[in-house]
Amino acid sequence: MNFQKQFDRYRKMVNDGIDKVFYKRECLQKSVYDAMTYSVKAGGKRIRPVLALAVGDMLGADLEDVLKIGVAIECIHTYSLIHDDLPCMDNDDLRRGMPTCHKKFGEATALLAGDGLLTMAFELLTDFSAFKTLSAETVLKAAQEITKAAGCAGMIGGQVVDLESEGSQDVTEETLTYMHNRKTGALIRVSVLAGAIAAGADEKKTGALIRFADGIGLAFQVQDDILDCTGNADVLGKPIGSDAENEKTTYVTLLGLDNARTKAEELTQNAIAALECFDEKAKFLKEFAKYLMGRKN
Ligand code: GRG
Repeated sequence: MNFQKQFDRYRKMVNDGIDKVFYKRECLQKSVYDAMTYSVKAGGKRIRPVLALAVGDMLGADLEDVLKIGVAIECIHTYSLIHDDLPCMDNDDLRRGMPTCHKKFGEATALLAGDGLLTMAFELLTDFSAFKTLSAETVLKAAQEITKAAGCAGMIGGQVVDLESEGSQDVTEETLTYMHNRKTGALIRVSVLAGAIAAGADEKKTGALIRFADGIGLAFQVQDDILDCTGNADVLGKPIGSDAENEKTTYVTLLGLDNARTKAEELTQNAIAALECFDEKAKFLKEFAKYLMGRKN
């Protein structure tokens, strides 16, 4: 199967899995469900659950079970975007070409929709009886890694460093990398790790996959910085230049555009090299790394 077909197949699995969790509910608190559903179905690329599925597939895990973990990770990702767009954070009106959650539903509902998505992730992860092949112990191990990745040592920690660095002229490349490894990298890393845990991968394979995930995670962020100054607002689904407007230090402001491009390329090549031990079986993941490099949104 070629890369695009495989990607579409995984993505369809994710969207079907999301449809089972997010549907129209008629209850007094329907507004929060509507806001959660709006954001989780607003056209995300699904790269995190697709990564979990691709790793699980490569290593022979049960994909229905990996999908459940992947949907939970996508809930956490969506919550982070809703909160990141709020006026007290990045104050963005558009995401993926559509009004942000708070623009559509109001600030209080958007805040609660983010909370609802974060909580929903753990409701899904702790529904041990819903997993066909994975033991409660294995699911709990994945859930614990996801908790750490989403928490203050991971995504929230990165967001704090990001907010506190805004407007500062002294942000070094080391601090920038520390921030991105947590803010964006942690959730990408744990998506790959979840696939490996579900498959019962040994230490050597897991180590190689983590090196791959860390490489693509940082390359993804460098590319994000590049797109914020060279991208097309219509394709990106949000205005470009927001980093400069918010006085953010980025790989482009630190290294210049050409060096940032070289860095993203090197990180991607190193990530691909980390998968050598899987030979041909890693074809999709290698292509996925190149897809992330070439993405326009
Ligand atoms: C508010 C706790 C909290 C955390 C926010 C991840 C994050 C931390 C904020 C997101 C801000 C942002 C736009 C970061 C750049 C990289 C990134 C995560 C882009 C969005 O991810 P994609 O491209 O999104 O996978 P889609 O739209 O495809 O789902």
